[in-house]
Amino acid sequence: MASLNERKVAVVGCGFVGSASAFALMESGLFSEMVLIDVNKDKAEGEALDISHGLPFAKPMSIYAGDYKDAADAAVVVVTAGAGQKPGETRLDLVKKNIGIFKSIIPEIAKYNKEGILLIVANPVDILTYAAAKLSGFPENRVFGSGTVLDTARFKYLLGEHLDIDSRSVHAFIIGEHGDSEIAAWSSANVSGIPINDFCEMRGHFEHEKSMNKIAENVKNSAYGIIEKKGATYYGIAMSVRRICEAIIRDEKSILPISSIQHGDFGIDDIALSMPAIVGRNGVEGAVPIKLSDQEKEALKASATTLKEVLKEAF
Ligand code: 6V0
Repeated sequence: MASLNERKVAVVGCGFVGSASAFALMESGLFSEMVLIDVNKDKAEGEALDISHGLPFAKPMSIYAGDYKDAADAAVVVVTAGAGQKPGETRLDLVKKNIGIFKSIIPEIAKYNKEGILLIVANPVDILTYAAAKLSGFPENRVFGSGTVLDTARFKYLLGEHLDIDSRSVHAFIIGEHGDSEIAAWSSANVSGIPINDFCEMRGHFEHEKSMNKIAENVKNSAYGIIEKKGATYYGIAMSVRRICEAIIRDEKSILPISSIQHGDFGIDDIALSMPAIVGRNGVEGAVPIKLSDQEKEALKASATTLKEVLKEAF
């Protein structure tokens, strides 16, 4: 069994999301080796060469196209392989197609790599995270999805724009499904410790309910809007992948809303969805059950029910 190389990452699926993630990971300097795997070997080779040609402007690193054997010692395996969301198609529509793909990919990864972390990005990410945990047989702390890390970034960005402040000073989470039933956890949102509604008033915004609904809807529809205009979304998710890998490899113990299998918090069990969690070198190192209003708790349960129904049909 290959022992892990702490400075190695594998990216499975080299389409828009996989190649943008590979580029973001190269720029991050976190890894010294990266293997790109795709059923379309030419695509993986082309991306590996293209990204490698930027190395004289970055940090030394080996980037190549390979096979699952080459991922045996990767500390993190990022899985983006799957069909993309077509205009008008919901993420949940993709489920059957992508579970089929996972049934061929995940056992191959697990055959060679026994100790690494599986970071699932393909959609529907919550369902595929659950499927990957079951198909790999890995302990649950080592299999998680990018979940609502991207949605949360969109939420912070939009709140930053709304309030005309640096989005990094906004502390707020999107939780639940990465998709149509996701929830903006407005009741715990704050700007540098100041409750969001108080901060809104400081900036001249008084219609909290209206602002909240507008921003939450905008977050939820972001992907649809971008896909409508340019066919796919990939830069935002690539930067989310980079951020999650950073938390893992640098053992940051950062609190990120990744998707992982839940065990009873808020009455939600045996389904993967996003809640803030501590992310470090051991993967998911603990849940952070933030305070939610009764309405948010109900919405979270409804999100879990939606996912459970899909899972029952598809897996
Ligand atoms: P794409 O550009 O079609 O790329 C998919 C890649 O997967 C292609 O290069 C395929 O050749 C490859 N592939 C397909 N089957 C296999 C297989 N069996 N083994 C290896 N490789 C395979 O899609 P795109 O990159 O745009 O999207 C990939 C996935 O990411 C989709 O499921 C998207 O819905 C999802 N996204 C997830 C996001 C998130 O926030 N989690 C955000 C954006 C997209």
